[in-house]
Amino acid sequence: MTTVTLVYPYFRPFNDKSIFRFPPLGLGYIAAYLKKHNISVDLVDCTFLTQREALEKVWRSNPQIIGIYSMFSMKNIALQMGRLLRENCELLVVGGPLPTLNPEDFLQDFDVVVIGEGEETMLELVREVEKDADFSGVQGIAFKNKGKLKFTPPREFIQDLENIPFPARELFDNQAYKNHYFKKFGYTITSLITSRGCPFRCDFCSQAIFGNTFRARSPENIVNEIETVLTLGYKRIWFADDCFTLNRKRLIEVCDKIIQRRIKIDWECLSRVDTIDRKMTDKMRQAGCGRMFFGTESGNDSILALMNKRASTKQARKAVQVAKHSGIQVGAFFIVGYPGETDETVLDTLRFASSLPLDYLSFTLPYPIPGTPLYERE
Ligand code: B12
Ligand code: SF4
Repeated sequence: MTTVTLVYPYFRPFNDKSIFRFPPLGLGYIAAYLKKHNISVDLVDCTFLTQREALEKVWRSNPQIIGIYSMFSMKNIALQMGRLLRENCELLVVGGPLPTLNPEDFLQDFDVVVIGEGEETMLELVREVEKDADFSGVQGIAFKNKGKLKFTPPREFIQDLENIPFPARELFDNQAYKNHYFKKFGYTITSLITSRGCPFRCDFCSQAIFGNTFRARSPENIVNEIETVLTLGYKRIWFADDCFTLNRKRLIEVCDKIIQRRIKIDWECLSRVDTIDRKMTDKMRQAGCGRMFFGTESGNDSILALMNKRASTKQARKAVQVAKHSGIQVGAFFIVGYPGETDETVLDTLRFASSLPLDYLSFTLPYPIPGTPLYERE
């Protein structure tokens, strides 16, 4: 049987103060899909490991194929892990948001770059290795052939997300994640994603993997996954969807099902300020939503327009109030120092943020991520 080891090369920086730690759901999905097709899979999540421990775990799993995740902030470490593991497998693959955007940067150190969603592509790559064939028939990859970069035709998005099994959560170090949150907050939380893609096109947002269309799982299927997460001992869920509240009907049905099945779970989600109303937030609260986060971004409408946010400060104020009235805590993310800002617009953001009844807020500098309109303008 072919053996595959998937690696999430995130190592906590020394003196790390960040709070959020979530398991790599993308690798969990790929692992579940491969397991469903009788392929033996290990997953090495480096979040709680030293580099030495992670390498030893990979060596012990003795895989034929190694697949490494990378995103914008993890490029150097993914490349380094690739170099260190290159001799330990027959095929070294990289995937995730950054390799999808910049495959050339990875092909010096990896055999294949998977572009976009990885479940079906990884399975086909495994089958090719088993047959000792070449990869030219596998859609959605880049590789080097006689020194030249070759792209195969792009792979279509997976249309029915319910054809993929739930992530292989048994391969995550759930105890370490639970300990981390329990120590910090006195509760345990993990992530779950119910849709892929977002129809908006904010200037700074990277849509490398799931693109600009919205694909969603059914309420029944989502609530079934919530129940499996509860069996692992988690008390809270963070919905990692780009915008969990995008489809009103689906959201209300999910809440109704949680209530009908008497599921006791606290949850949090990301939302857009133009997608909610009081009926929704009341229902969400009733179904256990304790906190929601909005990408409010700026307190100045002309900067919001520059960011192509397609939402206004008036809508933001209303959304925060609506959620608060329903008894939901509210967090807001702001970006300051956007190209085109003046001292006055930054002050608008600070004044706006401090005028809202927020329970949590963050200010970050803009990150020009390759492939985004912001990056192109920089
Ligand atoms: C949860 C999340 C986090 C979590 C932790 C990450 C985690 N462990 O999941 C937290 C909150 C800590 C976080 C932090 C940051 N994040 Co973040 N995060 C996300 C979010 C919302 C969901 C990730 C997820 O679970 N996706 C669902 C799975 C199914 O998708 P996936 O991981 O992409 O996996 C698929 C493919 O990529 C591919 N694939 C993935 N890995 C591999 C490996 C192989 C071998 C193969 C073949 C294929 C493959 O197949 C998978 C299945 O189809 C995404 C947005 C999004 N919609 O994905 C942003 C996102 C990944 N984050 C992003 C960014 C920029 C950051 C930060 C830098 C933000 C900041 N300003 O600090 C930090 C970096 C922190 C770090 N760890 O280095 C960007 C990355 C952009 C890019 N092009 O690289 C994204 C895409 C958001 C965005 N739209 O801009 N993030
Ligand atoms: S920032 Fe949010 S709303 Fe804007 S494109 Fe990205 S996911 Fe969609």
